[in-house]
Amino acid sequence: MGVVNVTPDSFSDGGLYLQPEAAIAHGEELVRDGAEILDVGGESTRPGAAEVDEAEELRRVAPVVAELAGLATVSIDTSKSAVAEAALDAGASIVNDVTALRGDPEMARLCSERGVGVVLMHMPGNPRTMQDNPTYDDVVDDVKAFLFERMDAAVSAGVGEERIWLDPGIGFGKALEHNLELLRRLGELRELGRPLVVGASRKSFIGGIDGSPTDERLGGTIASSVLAAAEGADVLRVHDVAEVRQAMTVAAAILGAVRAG
Ligand code: HH2
Repeated sequence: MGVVNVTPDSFSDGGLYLQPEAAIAHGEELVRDGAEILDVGGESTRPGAAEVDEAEELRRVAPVVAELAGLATVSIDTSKSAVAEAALDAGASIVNDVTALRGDPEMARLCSERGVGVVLMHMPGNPRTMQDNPTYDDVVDDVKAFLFERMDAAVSAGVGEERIWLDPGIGFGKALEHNLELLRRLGELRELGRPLVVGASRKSFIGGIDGSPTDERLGGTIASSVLAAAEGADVLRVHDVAEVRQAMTVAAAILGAVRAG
C-alpha cells in the first residue's frame, strides 16, 4: 500500500503533493513502483496536527481519488464519513479510518451500506492527545482486545467481517518500546483471524532508535517492513514502495516463497 498524502503538513512529506497534479503523478509513480493499493489522505494524523474541515479535506482528495482509482485499488484515509462517501463515489473501495469507526457516528453505516473494505486501526484517544504518556498493561494484549472490540462493533453495525483488515497503529499513542513490542509480537494479532496492515514507514520510533530525521529512515522502514511481513503482516503501508517491494521480493526469494514478487 503506497501513501499519497494530499496535505501541507504530513510528518514526512507534507506539502510535496498538495496540488492534485502532484499527488496524481506521485500515485502513478507508486503504481509503477509496484503498489497494489494507494492510500489517499487529505488530513495529517501526526501528533498535534491541525484539524482540517470537511470541505477542505474533500477538495484535496476527491480529484486525486477520481484519477487514481482507474489505476489501482484506492483506500481513503479519513475519519469523516462525508469524505469517505465522496471518495467511494469517486472510485475508492476501501475506507482506512484511523479512529476505527469511533470518530464519526455515520462511518459504520456508510461502510456497511456500501459493502466496502474497512481498515480498523488501534489508537488510544485522538491524534492531539495520543502521545501524552501512553501506558499499557501489555501493549500487544491491549491492542488485540481493542481491535477485537472494534471488529465486533463494526460487524454489529453491518460491516461484513470478511471485509475488515486490522492495524496495530504503529506510532499512534505508543512509546518507542510499545512500537518495538508490537512489531516483535505482531504474530499474536493473527489470532484475530483477519489480514493485518502495518504502517511503520518513516515513523518516529525509527528516529528514536538511531536519531535519524524523517527523510533518512528508509533503512529502518525496510527492516520494519520485512520483519513485520515475516511475523504475518499482509499489507505494508509505505511511502517508499520501490525500495520496500525490492526488499520484500528478495526476502521472499531467500525464504523460498512461491510468490516472490
Ligand atoms: N499511519 C499514518 C496515517 N494513516 N493508516 C493506517 N491504517 N496505518 C498507519 O500506520 C497510518 C495510517 C501516518 O502516516 P502518514 O500518512 O505518512 O503521515 P500523516 O498522518 O502525518 O499524513
